[in-house]
Amino acid sequence: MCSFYCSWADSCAKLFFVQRQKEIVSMVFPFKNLVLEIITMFRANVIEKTVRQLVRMKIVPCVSTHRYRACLHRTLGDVKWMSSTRPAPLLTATPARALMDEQISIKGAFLPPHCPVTVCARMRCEDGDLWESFAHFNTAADGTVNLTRDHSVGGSYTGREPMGLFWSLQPAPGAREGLRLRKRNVETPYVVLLSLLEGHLSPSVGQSTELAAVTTERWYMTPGVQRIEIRKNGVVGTLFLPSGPGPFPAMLDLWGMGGGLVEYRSALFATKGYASLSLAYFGHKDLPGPQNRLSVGDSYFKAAFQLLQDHPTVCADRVGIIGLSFGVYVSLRIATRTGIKPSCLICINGPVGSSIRVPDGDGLTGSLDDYVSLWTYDDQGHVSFKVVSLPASLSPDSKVKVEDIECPLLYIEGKDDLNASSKENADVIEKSLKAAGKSHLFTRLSYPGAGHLIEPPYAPNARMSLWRVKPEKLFVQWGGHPAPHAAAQEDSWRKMLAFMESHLR
Ligand SMILES: *[C@@H]1O[C@H](CO)[C@@H](O)[C@H](O)[C@H]1NC(C)=O
Ligand SMILES: CC(=O)N[C@H]1CO[C@H](CO)[C@@H](O)[C@@H]1O
Repeated sequence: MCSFYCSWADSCAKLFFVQRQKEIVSMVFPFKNLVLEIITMFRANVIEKTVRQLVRMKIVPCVSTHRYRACLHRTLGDVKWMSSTRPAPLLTATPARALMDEQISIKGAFLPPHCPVTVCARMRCEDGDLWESFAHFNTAADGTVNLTRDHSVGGSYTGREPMGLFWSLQPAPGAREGLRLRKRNVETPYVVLLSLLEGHLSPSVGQSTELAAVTTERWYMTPGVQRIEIRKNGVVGTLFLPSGPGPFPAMLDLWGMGGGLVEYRSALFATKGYASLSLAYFGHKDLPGPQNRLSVGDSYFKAAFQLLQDHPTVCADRVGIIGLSFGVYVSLRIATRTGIKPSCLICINGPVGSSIRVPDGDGLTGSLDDYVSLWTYDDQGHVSFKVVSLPASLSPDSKVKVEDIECPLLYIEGKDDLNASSKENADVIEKSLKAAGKSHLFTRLSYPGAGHLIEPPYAPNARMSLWRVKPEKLFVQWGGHPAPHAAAQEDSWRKMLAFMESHLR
């Protein structure tokens, strides 16, 4: 019985030991060795506090403290990688508090040269599920490991991938099926616990000796960004404003038929100096009509765009629209059917028409289930909407007149998109604009190996996820392979921001 508690109490002890040590060493570097001695004397007292902290983060189970204290003395004695001549191993992650699209530099030091180590990342999402990733390295001759410099030789990813531990996060073994990592409350960060383990191992299998650990916070917004809930003129959304007086260029931010209100991309745009309105149009309790029906149409989208344009801190003539999936179709409709003139359009993996009728005014239309006959399934019963979104399947009167577009349009296409026929739809846009003599307005980015859900960088891809539980449990295929999908997110994000910079500033 003792061995279970020992193993994690041991980890906690070392974790705390190393974190404290890091803090103090950085303050009084010249007296490093002396400080290390003192910390050793105090470590028993501080373990209790650390364990309580970890229990709060739900990383370790909660037990009474006397049990681990009892076996602690035995285990602390034989930490072989902490020799008395070399400072204890140290793991750092800088910056400790970063934006989601910022690279974090992760380094291990004071390790023996040419030794196998594992660096592991763990975090809880808002629903309480545990996500983890790990990578195997061999330490350099100077006893360091540097994730920006070194190749992973095994684990959740391989090769030199500075942010690999973040984009390769997966639900821990035994987790619920079909999870997709999405941040709901953008006012709190993801807290990721990074740890350095001895040897090349898979952290969830068997025992591991934790040599050092550190936590890092990953945010979608900086402290100056304002988050404002909008329920006005029927519009349901969340507006993010950059810090400062403005006026700001702005984006209207539309997601797909997954519905609800998705805020994290807008929050991130605001950190780059854009006012951004995340708009709900389907599957939200504050919208009229039942949640499985599209109950708003062109007049709603027009009202939302104008609300953004009329905001006192927004430059009315510098407003763009971004859409993913069905949001692409909505963006194209706004630009061609409502009299609105956006300054630019960013379309990620979506169609030029729809099999669901969108009302010209407002009013109830079909639900997704009316089109079940067009869904296709793979051998495992996962739904694909590829056929539904083929240009030939789209109802002819739903298709937008692409040739009427008057602003620059960036189309981002994942070549392994299993949800929508993005290639075919991008072809239609490209051809129509060319025929209208407007090729100069069109830019296309195609990413082999990338799936449907091209999101801000370093977020892990869900190749498949649970879509709904009623009336029957259904999983949707999105496509995308981890490394090329991550590369696509990183590259397209950079180019998207550059596109916005040149057409909205
Ligand atoms: C880690 O590697 C990167 C890329 O080679 C380098 O720029 C950085 O200075 C290294 N950090 C340390 C502490 O060696
Ligand atoms: C083009 C498109 O949006 N296709 C489908 C992608 O998957 C969702 C499920 O979340 C469907 O509702 C879309 O129709």
